[in-house]
Amino acid sequence: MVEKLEKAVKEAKLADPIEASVDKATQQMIIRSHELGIETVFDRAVTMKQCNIGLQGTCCKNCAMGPCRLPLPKSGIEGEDTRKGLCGATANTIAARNFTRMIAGGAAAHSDHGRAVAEVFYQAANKLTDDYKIKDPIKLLAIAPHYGVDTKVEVDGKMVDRDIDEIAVELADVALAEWGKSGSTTLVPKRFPKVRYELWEKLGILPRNIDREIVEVMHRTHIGVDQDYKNLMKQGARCALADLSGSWIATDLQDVMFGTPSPLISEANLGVMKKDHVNIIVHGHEPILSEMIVAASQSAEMHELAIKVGAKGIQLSGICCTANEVLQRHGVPNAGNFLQQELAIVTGACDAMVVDVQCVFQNLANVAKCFHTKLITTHPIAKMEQSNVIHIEFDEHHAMEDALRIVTMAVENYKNRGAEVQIPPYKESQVAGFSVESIKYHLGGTFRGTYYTLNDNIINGRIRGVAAVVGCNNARQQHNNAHLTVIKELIKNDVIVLTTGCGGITAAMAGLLQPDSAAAYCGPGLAEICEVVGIPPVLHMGSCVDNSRILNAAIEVVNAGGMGQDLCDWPVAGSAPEWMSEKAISIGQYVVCSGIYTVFGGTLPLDGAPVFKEYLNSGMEELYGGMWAVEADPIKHAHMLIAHIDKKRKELGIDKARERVMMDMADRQALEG
Ligand code: SF4
Ligand code: MSK
Repeated sequence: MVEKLEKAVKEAKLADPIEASVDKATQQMIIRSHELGIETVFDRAVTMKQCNIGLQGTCCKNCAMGPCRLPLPKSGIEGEDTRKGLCGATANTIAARNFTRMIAGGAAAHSDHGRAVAEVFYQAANKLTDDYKIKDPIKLLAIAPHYGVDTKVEVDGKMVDRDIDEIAVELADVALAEWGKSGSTTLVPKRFPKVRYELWEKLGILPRNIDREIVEVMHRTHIGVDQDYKNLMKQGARCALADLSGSWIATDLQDVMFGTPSPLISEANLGVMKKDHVNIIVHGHEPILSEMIVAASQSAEMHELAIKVGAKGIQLSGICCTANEVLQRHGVPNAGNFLQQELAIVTGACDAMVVDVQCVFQNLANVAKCFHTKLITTHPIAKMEQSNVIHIEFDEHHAMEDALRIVTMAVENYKNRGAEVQIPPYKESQVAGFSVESIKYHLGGTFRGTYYTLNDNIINGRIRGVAAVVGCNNARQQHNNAHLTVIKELIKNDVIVLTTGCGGITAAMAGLLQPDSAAAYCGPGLAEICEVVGIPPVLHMGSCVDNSRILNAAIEVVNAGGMGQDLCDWPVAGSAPEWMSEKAISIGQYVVCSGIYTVFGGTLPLDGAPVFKEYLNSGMEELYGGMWAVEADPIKHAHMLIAHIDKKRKELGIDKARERVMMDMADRQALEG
């Protein structure tokens, strides 16, 4: 059987499961998809070759005189680079326009998510819906001053607490205005250290409002407008900060409405699905509907219905960042990350997959056709053309009603399952739900309420530095391999890792979000901290928009003292080892502009424009103190991050402390002797 399949794999040009993924559940389901004759992304990655010129970043199709393709000659460029498109656009202009458009795409996705959340918050604050309420008034009070909303009011010469509902209404107005206001700049950059804010102000990259910066990228990249790669990247910076503004608002208001995450126990991987339960999977990014689905699927009414149809209950799980949202706040397990979405249906046990926006494969519809799975789109901006897809348009005014309808549909579909259900027996437990507030509690102490203890441990060298390892999977790379290799190498070298997105799910699937993993994988300093504090060495901080939490934590470190005046001063670095989406580029750009060294895995579309590529490295560093770098080899990638961390330790004069901690066993024995 195995030989037969191997032969079929070679002849039919199907994906080799071992080459495709390091994850056992994924490998098993790829084999299963081949047995059933179902094609997945892993197979398409074998048969569809990438366009080399597109990969190099120098294909322009911004007008109908093109596409103009400017590959880099194999021998390289000697002398003047004379390559140009019909309009005369140089390789630098084309690569910069493409790159900036990717930033705009990512910023649009993140910030539109933020807008949707702000709109629901407005409805909740103004009591125009019964389904959404303010769940976390403490967070509301904490964020209000950042939006210029007073939490106290003067009554009879005394300052008294303002009514919470009144604060919420004012906050909703201010937040929504961020997308279209005029005459000022967005509020999020003001949360950064003063020197960083002033630098952005001096460079002219403070976003005027969120929508405007995205629109301006589209204008400037139209034929015949901005033809200076440095000027294009300046707008790319402003647009990326607009992305951060929208993302940060999303995180803030989601926390206020749905609760600020704190550590909880859950599980991850396809093995979380249960054969004898109704399996519902939520997938996408926005938690607005999925919050309601969590409540509906936990209701007594739906449980009884599930029992009535012969199931033992309802198992809700998630894929991609909708998964991370409901994981962080409710402990709903992750069924998988980006590349596993089709495989969740291949189990034959998925009674309904409910999708919202972003990272949803259209091929889900074709896979669902082979099973009983109901594939339900819910967002007016994200429908599918295939006829087997059901569209239930979600509306915040009847959110719970929509959620109950969807869960009922899933439960009633349980009886339609085929005989051949195969759920891979692989899952890992995880501790997730780390927010800026909960890290403060764990590492800073309740009373002190600062990040000083974390800083102290960085200064004394037990923790060498902090790395954010975030982002997607990419079918052009072995699924999960780069993420896990980079993370393991970092924690082995005492670098604590913060994660979001599919990277967080990857780490969970490999058991790296368990506190016990510290003893197995970490260097002695980090292992000691994790053991004392009781945290895993990799802290999962949420979804793609929650990269705002990571930057917020980095700001807290600076504010706590001893780490310089700005984000570029202390030992912190960013990484996206398996990136694929435009959102990753936008995130990378705002992280670099925040002064943080950032390494991407795989490739970046820059190789066809070496001058522009160099500008993203040294040019950006000169301006912002952070830079883009790319390294496909995950071990080298990790060591680039570590080298940067060590460079910053040296600049801060704390490298000596680190040397003391790096004593090996022989040194310690010598000391003890
Ligand atoms: Fe070609 Fe210029 Fe048109 Fe791009 S904008 S397709 S480089 S003519
Ligand atoms: S879901 S953007 S694949 S992280 Fe946020 Fe995962 Fe990347 Fe989508």
